[in-house]
Amino acid sequence: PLRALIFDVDGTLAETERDGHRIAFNQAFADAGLDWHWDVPTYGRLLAITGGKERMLAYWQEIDPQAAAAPEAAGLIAELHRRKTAHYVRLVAEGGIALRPGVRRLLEQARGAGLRLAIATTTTPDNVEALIHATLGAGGMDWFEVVGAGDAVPRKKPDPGIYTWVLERMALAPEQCLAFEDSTNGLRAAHGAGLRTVVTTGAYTHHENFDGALAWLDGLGEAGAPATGRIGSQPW
Ligand code: XBP
Ligand code: MG
Repeated sequence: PLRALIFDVDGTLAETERDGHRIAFNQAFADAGLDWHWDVPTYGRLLAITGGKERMLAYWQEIDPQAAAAPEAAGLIAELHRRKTAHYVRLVAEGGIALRPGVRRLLEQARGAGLRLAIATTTTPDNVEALIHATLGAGGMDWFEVVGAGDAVPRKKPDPGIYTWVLERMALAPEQCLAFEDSTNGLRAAHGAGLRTVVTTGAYTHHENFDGALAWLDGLGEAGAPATGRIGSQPW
């Protein structure tokens, strides 16, 4: 029987990328006096690389491979990422990002049904906490029994490591769980760990292909605005 739901954060619980992470990256670049700026399409392209530090390094390698290979590069990336995280946390705490429609309902219904909840994300733990506090309140983190985030594992999604890490800590088999994702990177990670996955596509991922997902929907739906897509091969 189904025992637990495991949620991705960015794009799945909330649309955090365009008006959250992207803005915070650009603020960190400005703080450092860099002329880097990620507009909406550029950021969409860069999302192929998961993880903020990894994404910045990949961009740097693109525009200036020599500088990106210098010994001091890792230090600058780390400092940029600390600043980016601080900007993101502030932005989210100010109420800049809401949960996607239907997310709170699903979490509450799952809790009511005795399902265990967990998080598996590539983002930094501080970011998860900030979002959960701002949207579910101070006790929101207690809803999640295990939070797998950021550098808990050496390789980020699409590597399945973070899902395997969460499953181990919950002492559950993948067949006992359902994953919720919004991106092909996330779906690959969940599938790699053997998890059936519900995909709710978002602003940056609606064009991606999610064949093989248990469900492929445009969201979780809300009263009066039901989700559309398909469950298995059936239109929904
Ligand atoms: C989310 C990410 C993260 C965020 C930035 O992917 O790729 O890198 O964009 O977060 P997913 P950090 O939804 O598949 O987990 O800067 O904290 O890494
Ligand atoms: Mg995501």
